Amino acid sequence: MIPARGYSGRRVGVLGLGRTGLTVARALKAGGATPVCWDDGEAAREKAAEEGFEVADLTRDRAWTDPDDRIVTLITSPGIPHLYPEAHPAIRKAWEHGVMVDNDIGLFFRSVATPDWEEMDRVPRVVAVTGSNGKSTTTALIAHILNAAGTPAQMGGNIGRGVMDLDPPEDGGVIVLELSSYQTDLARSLGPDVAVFINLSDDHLDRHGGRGGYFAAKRRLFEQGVPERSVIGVDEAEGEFLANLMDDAPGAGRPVIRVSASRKLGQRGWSVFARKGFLAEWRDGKQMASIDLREMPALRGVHNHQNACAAFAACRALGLGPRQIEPALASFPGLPHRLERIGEAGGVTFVNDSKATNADAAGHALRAFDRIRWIAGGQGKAGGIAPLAPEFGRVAKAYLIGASAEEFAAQLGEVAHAVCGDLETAVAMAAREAEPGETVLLAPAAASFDQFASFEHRGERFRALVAALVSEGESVT
Ligand code: UMA
Repeated sequence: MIPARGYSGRRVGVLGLGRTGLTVARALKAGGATPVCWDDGEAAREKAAEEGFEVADLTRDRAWTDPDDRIVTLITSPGIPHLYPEAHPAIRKAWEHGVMVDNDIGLFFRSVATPDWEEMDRVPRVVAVTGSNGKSTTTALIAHILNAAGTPAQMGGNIGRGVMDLDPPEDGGVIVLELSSYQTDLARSLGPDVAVFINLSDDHLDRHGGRGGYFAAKRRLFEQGVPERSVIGVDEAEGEFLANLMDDAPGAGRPVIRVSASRKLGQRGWSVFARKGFLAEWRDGKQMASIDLREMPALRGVHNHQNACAAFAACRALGLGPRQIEPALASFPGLPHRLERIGEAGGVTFVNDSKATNADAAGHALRAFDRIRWIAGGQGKAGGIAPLAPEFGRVAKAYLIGASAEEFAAQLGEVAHAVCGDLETAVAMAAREAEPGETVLLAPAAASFDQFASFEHRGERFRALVAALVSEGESVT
């Protein structure tokens, strides 16, 4: 754990007591502060109280008005809206009482560097990764490459481990953070050494008042953080704009490494791009490296080539050589719930891409296979699966689940589909109807929360259903 710095002897509000809030409360306590905790859920409050934390209703004025016991800062969790669609009442109270609102990422950047760092031979560094899709894979890939090259690396943030739960970094160590727009939007301090922006597509628009607000949240990592080096995907206009903005940012002479998975870069500056399955690095008009990604098992599909380029660039920015990076790309095991091959029966492959919670991510999954039995649906996002129409030719049949099933059915039109309701029915029907050579793909293009606790929970359930099918030896032809 990283003890929170700057609050010793002070009272600090903690809003939300999930993975983020509890790790924040522990870190505050370790730093000598008194966390004052609140969560709208009773079970979460009880858990915090059992751990010995003070619980107070931060949505009421009286929690904020004691002049001798003033709460000086409110640290809020990423899933709690601070602006759109509506600010949480406890955040409103903090504003009313003139109390600074921050999150665990701001607290992390104010706490991670300690006087011990002066004694170290190589000061620890922080890499922060943001983007709409591929953040977790890129984060895990960077950490994997660094560890394989002998640089101690840990990862945290949106990938699942609260940042304050990380271990204080050792001499020469690197912390790789996956940061969501919820996290970059609110953090009062942002200071990564290397910042990575992979791509941008519509997601979480309700939380940011539209795409402009969503992009504004992400670009804070660069404008506020002023990283020494920026790795920026330029396949969308927002990335081009951001790279242009950062070109003459203070710091290193050439602060931006441009990344693309759709076109050749390399005429000027420093760039890493993928074409026809090959990654290429160019610097000042000269090719510095070329890596064949085609046979790398966990880096299948153009979107993974984009992740590989971003991770390669981040590791180059940290000083690793192409020869150190190439074998680590090949040995990357991949992440659960991302295009994860989980079983095969009767010539049918089962693939778990439960992490595909929006249409853009599901599109990447659809493009990775040819004849697909597609399990989709859940808590749909604006526009549903309409943007995926160009990929519908790959779908032998769709099996629709969750709240968005009827909407997705209407958008599929002539494409064969069945409204199955739940995952159990969908898996059984898809497995029964699939033919050898086909892929049963869970790529929901929707959030999981209507039927599951999380996308991980949905993926685990799919895995269990497939395991039961495969072990029963059920005929899938
Ligand atoms: N809560 C309230 N009031 C509300 C909303 C929530 O009290 O109005 C409480 C809930 O009762 C619960 C707690 O807040 O007890 C949950 O807080 P949270 O939703 O912020 O979740 P955490 O468990 O803290 O997990 C968060 C991230 N969750 C979200 O951003 C929604 C996790 O990302 C992250 O891994 C974790 O911090 C550690 O950093 C998950 C996620 O879904 C994977 N991220 C989104 C995404 O990837 O699309 C952004």
